[in-house]
Amino acid sequence: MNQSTDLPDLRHDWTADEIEALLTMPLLPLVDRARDVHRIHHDPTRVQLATLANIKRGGCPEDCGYCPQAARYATGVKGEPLAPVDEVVEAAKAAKAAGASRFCMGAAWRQVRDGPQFDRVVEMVREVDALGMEVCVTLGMLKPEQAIRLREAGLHAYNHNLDTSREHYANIISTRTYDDRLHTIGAARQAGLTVCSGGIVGMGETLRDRASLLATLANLDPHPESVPVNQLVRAPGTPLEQADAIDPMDIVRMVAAARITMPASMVRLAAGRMQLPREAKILAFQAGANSIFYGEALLTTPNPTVDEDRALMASLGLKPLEVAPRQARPGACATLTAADA
Ligand code: SAM
Ligand code: DTB
Ligand code: SF4
Repeated sequence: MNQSTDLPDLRHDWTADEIEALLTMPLLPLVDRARDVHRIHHDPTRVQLATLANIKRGGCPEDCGYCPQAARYATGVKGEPLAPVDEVVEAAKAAKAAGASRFCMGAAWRQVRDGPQFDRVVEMVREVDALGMEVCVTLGMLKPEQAIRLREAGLHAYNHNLDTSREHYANIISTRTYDDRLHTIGAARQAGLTVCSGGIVGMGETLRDRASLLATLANLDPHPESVPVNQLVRAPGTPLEQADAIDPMDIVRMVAAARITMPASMVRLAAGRMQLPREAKILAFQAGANSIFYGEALLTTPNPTVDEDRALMASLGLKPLEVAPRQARPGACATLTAADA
């Protein structure tokens, strides 16, 4: 037990065996167990609404086998230059007006390069932070000095997904390594940013790969403050276009295992909700998902509409999580609600 918070200590010594045992539990006891953990650490009536903006679309030099923005695959996504600051700030204002508390800007870059484009992203961060939203960016690989600049501009979180297990990784991406990813996560952490890191389910991985991915995430100390659980969006033209469909309950199981192993983190039901039946979404919330991407587009593919999500949340008795007060960030902010603010 942690003496200062009266909450159970967080573990950082999970084995893939233990997590595989969670993933193979009967579904209802697994959901119950995850729900119990969830209620200790979070207000179960609150869901974080995070809106995505694609600030630099397509034309990416990397070979990530799932990605519609990789230039080398004929996916129909046209490369565009970096968006102007005003356009992005307008999108953030609209997201805030629609109820989002977090704004995540994604760029189809291999890595951040110093220069006018990065200066522009830093300005976007400054202006979106000034709106009082939690700001997250995902820009590819990042060096420590660049992470510090982003932090100084008001960035809250850096998203960099591990995507899959170390073992399966080379089947999906060859243009950067698993250790490159861990270094970028380390640079963000060192700069005082919170970390958003998760993965994708449905890329031909085994149950062991899923357990191994979660073990790597859960053994980061501290845990990533947010953990996106993406279902592969099978994009035409990508090598994974024909990947086998997964059982929707596999997403529920991943959410539950993420919740149990990383109790204080936000677990985001991320890409793939268009393919997820309503009942699976409901069970995922029951199993501890407490964040969603909100707004009708992800980066290049569709997401449920704001009206659909509002109706779903209202029918379940879920309300949007308010943005945490700045002085409470980073870290425990994610568990605060309006009542705490
Ligand atoms: N280019 C940067 C990078 O890769 O780090 C940032 C943007 S990239 C699109 C961010 C993440 O989106 C990827 O790491 C992956 O987890 C997720 N993603 C991309 N395409 C996806 C797809 N088709 N289905 C599910 N998730 C996807
Ligand atoms: C994350 O884990 N998923 C988001 C966000 N972080 C950047 C991206 C999902 C992309 C889905 C495919 C697309 O729309 O291009
Ligand atoms: Fe590029 Fe990111 Fe897509 Fe990989 S996931 S191809 S790095 S945009």
